[in-house]
Amino acid sequence: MKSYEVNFDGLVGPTHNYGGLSYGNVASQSNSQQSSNPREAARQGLAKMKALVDMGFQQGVLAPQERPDVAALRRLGFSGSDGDVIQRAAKESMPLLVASCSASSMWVANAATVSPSADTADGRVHFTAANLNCKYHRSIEHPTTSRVLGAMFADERHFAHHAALPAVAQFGDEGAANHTRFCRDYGEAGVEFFVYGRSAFDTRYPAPQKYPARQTLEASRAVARLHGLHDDGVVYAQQNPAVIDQGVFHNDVIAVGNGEVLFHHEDAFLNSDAVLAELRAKLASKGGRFQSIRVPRAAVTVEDAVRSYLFNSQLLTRADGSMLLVVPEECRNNERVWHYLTQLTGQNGPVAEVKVFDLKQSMQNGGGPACLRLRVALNETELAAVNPGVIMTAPLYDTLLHWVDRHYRDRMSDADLADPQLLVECRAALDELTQILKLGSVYPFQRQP
Ligand code: SUG
Repeated sequence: MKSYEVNFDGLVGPTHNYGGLSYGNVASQSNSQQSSNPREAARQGLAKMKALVDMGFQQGVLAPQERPDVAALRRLGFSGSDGDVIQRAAKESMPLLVASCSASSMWVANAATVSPSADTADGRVHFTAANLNCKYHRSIEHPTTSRVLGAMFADERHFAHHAALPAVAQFGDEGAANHTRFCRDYGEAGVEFFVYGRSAFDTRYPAPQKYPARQTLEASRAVARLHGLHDDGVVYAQQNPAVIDQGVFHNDVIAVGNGEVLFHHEDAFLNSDAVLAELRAKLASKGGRFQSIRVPRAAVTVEDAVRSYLFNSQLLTRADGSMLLVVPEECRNNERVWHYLTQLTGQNGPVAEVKVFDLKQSMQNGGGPACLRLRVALNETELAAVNPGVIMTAPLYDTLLHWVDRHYRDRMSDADLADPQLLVECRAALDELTQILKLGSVYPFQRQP
């Protein structure tokens, strides 16, 4: 049976703004308080989805969340009508309003960890929503994420959903941003690669000094257990704490894998040689030939990687087996990175072509091409069981573009976030979106009695 990797991209929500909310994420910190353009952001994301469809890739779309999150503000003690809640939060604590307005659910690589059916004990595709509990503004995503994923992958014969892990730092889980899968073919059993930043329960593991390590070993192990993965198909690796301290807040800022290939910086992991050897041996036991493309710091420094998001690229297998690397415009603007990429594609190696996308609106918050997509490997039967409303097509692209142009503002500042009318606009937009994507009532405002 034929199998595919389907990329589900997060649709940027109408409140996209630069809140400076993510300590340890260099772009989020340095663009704090700049004015954003939600309409442009959504259009940039849609353009990438459409380009991939046009190139023949399977592509889906993941809906944004309800923001401002009035229910979250109520839990923090703001009361009155919905409009009162927003105005009181704006007056008393603007940072809390900004956090409850973040469109951060666009970075769906953090929505969940996904294990394909070929790897799991019960032969179903497993999803665990990420608790994202390192940052308040992201910790409020998972209940709606679970409902949206449930509406997209509803058929229990093929899809199993797990609630987010306990919402404490010891089980900090950032989803697929710290998870990669290697395989010979998407439909065959593969090796799932979990990268963690620290151990919560074992003090022998080193930890970063400056910035938080968002993912724990204990969280990664729990996800592997929930998904029913066998030890012979799992490799755990610790991220190099020194690179977390340089702004590598997720492993997908310094490494990306696809098929049998891992494209990574030489400083990405602790005990790199042992990690690569284990990946090679375990993939060989599944019939695959592991290949590492190790980028030396002499060619690209960690700082270059963080600035350009070279590794936050999408490594995609084309119909002829060659690979395409989808990178953000920032890679072309960095001389060393662009030079490296030019050499890489000229080598007759696995990466045959590089395609550049303008994702500046998302990039300024630390979200590149890979952050914007959740990969789900599916066989033909499973793909046919996905809610067809979320599969990207040329007509759906046109509909969504039109929807964005009608509902999104082209500028978002603190004054916009404090405007109770924004909530009314967002709810109208999302209500229409659930009809376009055939999701049913997934948002809190649609579920109130
Ligand atoms: O969690 N930025 C996100 C970026 C997530 C990128 N995802 C991956 N690497 N997979 C984060 O730090 C910034 C929001 C703000 O500052 O307004 C933010 O949440």
